[in-house]
Amino acid sequence: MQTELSLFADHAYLPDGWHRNVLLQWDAAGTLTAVTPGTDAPPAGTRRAAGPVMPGMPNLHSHAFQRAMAGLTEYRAASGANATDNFWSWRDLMYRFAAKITPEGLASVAQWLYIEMLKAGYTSVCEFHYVHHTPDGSRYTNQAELAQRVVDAASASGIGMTMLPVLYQYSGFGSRAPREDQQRFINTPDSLLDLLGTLRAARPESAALRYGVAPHSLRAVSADSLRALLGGLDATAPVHIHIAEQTAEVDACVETEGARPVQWLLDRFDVDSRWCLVHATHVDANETQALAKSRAVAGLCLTTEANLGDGIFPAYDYLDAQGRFGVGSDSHIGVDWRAELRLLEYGQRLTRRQRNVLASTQATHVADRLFDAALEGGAQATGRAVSGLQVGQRADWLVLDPDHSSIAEHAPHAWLSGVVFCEHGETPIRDVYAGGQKVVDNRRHRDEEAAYARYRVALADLLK
Ligand code: NGQ
Ligand code: ZN
Repeated sequence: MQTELSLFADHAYLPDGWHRNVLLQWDAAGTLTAVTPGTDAPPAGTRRAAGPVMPGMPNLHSHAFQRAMAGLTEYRAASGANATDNFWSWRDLMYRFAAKITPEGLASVAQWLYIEMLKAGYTSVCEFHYVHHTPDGSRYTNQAELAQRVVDAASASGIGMTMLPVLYQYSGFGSRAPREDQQRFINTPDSLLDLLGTLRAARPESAALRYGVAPHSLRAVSADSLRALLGGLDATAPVHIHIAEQTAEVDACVETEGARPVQWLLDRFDVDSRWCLVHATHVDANETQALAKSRAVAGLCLTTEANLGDGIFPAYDYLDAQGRFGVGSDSHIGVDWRAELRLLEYGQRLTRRQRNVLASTQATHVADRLFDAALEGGAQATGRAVSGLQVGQRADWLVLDPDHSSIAEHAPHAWLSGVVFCEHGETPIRDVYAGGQKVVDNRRHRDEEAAYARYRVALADLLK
């Protein structure tokens, strides 16, 4: 049956660029066992990819339930002559929505979302999961009920997952008591580790599933609770945290803690390659250099950051300092890594009035440089072996439609540019493999009709 675990590609994007006649082979566990360019005669019976093959992208930041509110907060909610909506007024609306999530609803929303991710070419997701309890804050009979629903949605869809149960303890700097509308999120380090233990026992780690933790933000934990949380984990487990997304939180951190958030964290904790600092939008020049040096990943979520009015991350300086990053769809206002990479570059073009800002002398094509970096940084943030078409990595890849107008007639060196920058018609991503399984075939996920029907039922229920 070996031929079922192999695929021949006329062109495949390997770590050092496009290669011809590549034979991909993997094992029953979904791990690549051989990647052989220049295979002139593939074994008889080997299937052929329908177009160029490239790695799937990890999505390093997701709050699955927020998918169901996409498009529903784009109106002015603040009243009065000088009224302005902002991140914090959006958050109030989001909390009202979070209060209505049920286990069944979350399962349906998450499964549809993960199908959308796969269709868009995301083959892994880091789920920053913080709705843990019933609406009044009491525990479900199974304390890991909601997290387990999300893990199950991922495995049903085929996407690889890093599940990051969130520690949310306080409502603001200085260990302020949680708000009424945060009760569903609240844990202590011990209760969160206990929840993680329950979840891990029910759904053990595998090649498709890894666990880590997410202290929500410096607003939501203290130095002591963060230390207690990290002390209860194995030393390699991924740690993700929201940081410095809004200037108001930077100001509050300076006021109560005497330092800016990124600096505060770097000064007190061993921030290294297991860490992902989500957003990190507001970093000064020193923090930009120090974050780059730490080898942590900056988790950039460009479409959400634009949607919420966060600000612009200093991407040019950070990449120039060899900083690592990956991309995430976060609130899911869009689910498309191509849009995240495009907006990363466009933010720099618009503020600098230049072009091809994030290219370098070694990597002259912006899309190639950003794709390679987001793949590597995203894989690092997942803590899973998902960094592209190499032996030992997960068999996750995308097959491009060779007739799509973004790449047709173009030479291979221009393909990634077309995929990232062209916005014409349907996606150029035709097929998607995750863990060696073809989960998307000709732009259709194997379960999409049924999952979409369930999503609509859940959404109708949430909007009642
Ligand atoms: C979240 N989302 O946890 O869903 C946050 C908003 C907060 C983003 N930061 C809540 N995009 O930061 O307090
Ligand atoms: Zn977030």
